[in-house]
Amino acid sequence: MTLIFLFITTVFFSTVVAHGGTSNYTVNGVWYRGYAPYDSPESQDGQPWLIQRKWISINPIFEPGNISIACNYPGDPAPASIPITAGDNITAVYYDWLHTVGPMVVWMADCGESCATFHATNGKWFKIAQEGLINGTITEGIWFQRAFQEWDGSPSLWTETIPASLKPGNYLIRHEIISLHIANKPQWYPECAHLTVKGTGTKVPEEQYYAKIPGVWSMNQPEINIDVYSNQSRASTTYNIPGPPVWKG
Ligand SMILES: [Cu+2]
Repeated sequence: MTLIFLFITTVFFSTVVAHGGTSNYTVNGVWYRGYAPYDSPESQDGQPWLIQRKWISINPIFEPGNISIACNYPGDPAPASIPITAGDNITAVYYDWLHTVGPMVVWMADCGESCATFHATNGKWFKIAQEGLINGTITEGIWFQRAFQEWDGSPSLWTETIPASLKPGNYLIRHEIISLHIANKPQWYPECAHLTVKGTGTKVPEEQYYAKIPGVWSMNQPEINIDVYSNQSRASTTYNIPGPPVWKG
């Protein structure tokens, strides 16, 4: 009986808890609740507090061309948005994040009139931050994906800054973790929230900062379709994150 229980527990943890995503955000000490994939839809869909696009599974997306890579699946727009002033920090909160290898990118896209009617796949996405290999080799070094974890059961917090000069407006913010711990089988974990950006900024990125999602990632990119256990990876201490450069404003 005990053995059976252990077996079931192991399977459960290896298939469920090993994945994840961000489901909450904080800005200036205020907590914003996102979508909880395994809570009842009735308690969340259309709720006036919901600031995150809907996602119903913590499983990864494996295909870089899958339209769900934009804002996860099904990615329904949120009724509400997080108010934030350009120049402020936003923190994405992850529970039970356990993967350790691969880049992490924060993207934004201007929704125009309203994020409630905006299609994420139409977005002109730009990076506001990216995190990769901090030190050591691709195989055994410390990635931000490992360093941002608390390892004591408390949530992992990923904090980045909205560029201070960004023009106010309605924006999607997209937190993306790419996990590369399985050779040549990258995993994407994207979630999107709605932002109402205030401030006195006037700038938007120039054309070279934009990308389409899907579109920016491809299995033709050696940094994405990578075997992190190869001899080349064992010898390499640099990892360049593909896509456009980060826009700092
Ligand atoms: Cu996983």
